[in-house]
Amino acid sequence: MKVSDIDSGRQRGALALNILDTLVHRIGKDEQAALPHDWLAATILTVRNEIIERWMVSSKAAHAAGAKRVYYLSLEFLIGRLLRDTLANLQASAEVKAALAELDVDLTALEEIEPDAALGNGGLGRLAACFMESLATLDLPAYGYGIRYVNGMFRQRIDDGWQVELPETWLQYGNPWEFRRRESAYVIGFGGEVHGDENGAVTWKPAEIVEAMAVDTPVVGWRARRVNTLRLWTARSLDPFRLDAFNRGDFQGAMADQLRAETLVRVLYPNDSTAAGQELRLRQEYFFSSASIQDIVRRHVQYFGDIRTLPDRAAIQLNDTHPAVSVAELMRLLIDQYGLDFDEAWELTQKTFGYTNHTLLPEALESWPLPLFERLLPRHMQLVYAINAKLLRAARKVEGIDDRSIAAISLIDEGGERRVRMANLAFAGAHSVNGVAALHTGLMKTTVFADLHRLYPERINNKTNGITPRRWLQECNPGLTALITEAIGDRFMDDAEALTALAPFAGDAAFRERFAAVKHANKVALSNYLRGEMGLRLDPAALFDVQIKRIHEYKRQLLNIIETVALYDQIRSHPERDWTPRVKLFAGKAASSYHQAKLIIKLAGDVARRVNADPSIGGLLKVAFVPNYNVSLAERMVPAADLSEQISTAGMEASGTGNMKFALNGALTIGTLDGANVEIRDHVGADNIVIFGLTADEVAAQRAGGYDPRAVIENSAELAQAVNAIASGVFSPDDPNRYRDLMNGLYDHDWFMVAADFDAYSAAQRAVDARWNDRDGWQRSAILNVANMGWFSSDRTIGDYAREIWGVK
Ligand code: 4GP
Repeated sequence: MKVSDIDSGRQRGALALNILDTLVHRIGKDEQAALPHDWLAATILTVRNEIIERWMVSSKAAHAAGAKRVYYLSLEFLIGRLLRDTLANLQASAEVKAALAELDVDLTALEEIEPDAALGNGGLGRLAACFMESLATLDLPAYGYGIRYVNGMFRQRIDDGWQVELPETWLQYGNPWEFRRRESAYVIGFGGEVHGDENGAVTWKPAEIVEAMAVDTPVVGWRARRVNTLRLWTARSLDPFRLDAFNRGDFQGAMADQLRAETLVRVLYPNDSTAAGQELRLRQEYFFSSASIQDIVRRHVQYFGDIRTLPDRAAIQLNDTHPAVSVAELMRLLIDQYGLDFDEAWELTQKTFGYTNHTLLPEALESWPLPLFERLLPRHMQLVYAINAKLLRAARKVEGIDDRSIAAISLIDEGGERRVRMANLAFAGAHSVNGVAALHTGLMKTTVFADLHRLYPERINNKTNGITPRRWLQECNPGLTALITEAIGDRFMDDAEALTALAPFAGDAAFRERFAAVKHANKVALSNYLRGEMGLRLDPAALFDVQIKRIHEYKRQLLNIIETVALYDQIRSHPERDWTPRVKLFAGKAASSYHQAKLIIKLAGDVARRVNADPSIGGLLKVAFVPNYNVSLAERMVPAADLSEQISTAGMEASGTGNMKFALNGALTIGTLDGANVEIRDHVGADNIVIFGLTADEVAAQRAGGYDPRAVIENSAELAQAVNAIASGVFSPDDPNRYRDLMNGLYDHDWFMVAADFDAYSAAQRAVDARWNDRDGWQRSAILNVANMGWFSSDRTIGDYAREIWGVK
């Protein structure tokens, strides 16, 4: 039966008939029976056909040219939904919309039910997704390598104000984007023993093996210039079902190996507060590193024959330390499989790898208990010792490197329980080590990597982060995109820095009105959405003040909440003043074992409940915590924000990328001189951003010089009142002591300098109020933000990596 036979005589174009054909023959449903997810799958599969051919062209061209490839290894790819993005990059949105309309299906509705691929946690994972898109846009042959988690980042539900974590079941309806490559499979070993023979050849006999199988997703660049591959590994047992055990009646034992294999790819970030969780995490890291390195080496040898030319044809970027064990894995393959000697293998390894550091937080610098590492990866442990010996011998020869420096450079942390330091391994094994914003890169040189930097002063370099303007302007903010295009044409779509042509329009009153109207429309849309989702009623005319990001003490949601409480007090005490109506929106997830962060979520909810129900403030202040922050929610909230909260303790946020998304969409930033905020200020101009608080140097000095938060709090009436109100249970009458310890912590140590920055922050917020009342001035600044944010495109960032780290054109 042909689809045209099913067609009931209506006018339908070729694309509509294609989609219908896919629905019938691939999904097995007809128009009457199809549910929305069936239409979604049929649409994706149809669009995918278009992509596959370009995909093949892209990879054939790369082979033919013998091009050097970029390999981006990352435990996280926070890609979100793909349909809207892919259609936009194919320039096919209108066509597909029209075709679906002929079938009485609404494209936007389909886009909205696509599950969010939350294979990441936060900034590092979203950066990897932006980079994949920019690599394809810049026509660079690249693969992303990661894990195909069955349940990605957890889904957050808020029950009575508390975060509850639920599994994210994004694969519930299958995943029509992906291709399972059963033939691309590698054996991954764990544990066991290592034997050396008299010729020095080493064999590792793992005690346990699993198989990694590739699952590929095509990544389409802007205007479909190129299609690259995101290759995610899934795990299976080599012997998934043991019939002998089953026949003995041991039904569970019969499938135990398969279960163990599946556990590897079950979740992102297993809770590592238990030893089993820690071990699982290291297993995941090795699993995906080994599969990726084996795949890269296999491809290289297949196309180019000689393993010694690997660095000429492959640039492998380690996204943070999670894939750092790749350094030892490549060494193992080069030595044990290809018979290279240690020194040659080491040289090739260093030339092939680059390493990006994303945080200086000590708890995020991975290290593994030595006994665990040795038990799981005995051959790699030997290689780590050998690398360490070479490293430390080299260090001893450098003037000024004393025992303390040696201890800091060593791949093994000897202070207390011995541990393998993954950041040092990555640093030692790479020719390039980069930070993600200028300030952060500078701090890398003077803090965590000071000694390694002394040893290798050329290695550390900066690559300030970026975001893809396709997703974070064109797709999430079509209203603004249309307005910009009308004003300056569409060149900015191919070169984001062409947005500077918008700057003169900041002085055009009529344009400012239209710009304000777009923002207003976005705020109305968000308000409607939040009313539907959580029954929240917002006034779109109010200032939308937004802080959305992971919940972490250094990001200081607490500073924002305490200031909200102080503002609430002020409004009640001085109702006669001309207050700016504000909506304070929070969203973000707390790591499952991070109790303090979970308490902060609860506090935001408690404050919201109290403030929103108080008629005496006349609706001047509204507060909400929006559940389940993810990429799709960000795409709704970013275009609707007036004010972007980027208020981390200076020196602690490596870069931030949310800060870039907001500014590109015309929000003003209130922020500290931290991470990329510094560079945003340099680009948009100090008059168009609100900077407050201690600098990174001042934070360090205060911490070193006996900072006394108690004195600070007692000196600030506004702060003391707010802190005491929270501590005494004003916002938690059901449990008056709920926040006592949280607030006492501020008096006692306040590591994140909430008290130290409070008065400056509060004053900055009142300055924001004043700016808001100058409508023209506000719009002017907002337009100048948009006009000057083009530099923060991830195309620029990837161009810098390509030239300065990877050596690819
Ligand atoms: C994040 C940093 O916290 C953030 O400042 C930066 O913008 C982002 O990486 C991308 O470079 N780090 C992580 C992490 O997400 O897990 O360490």
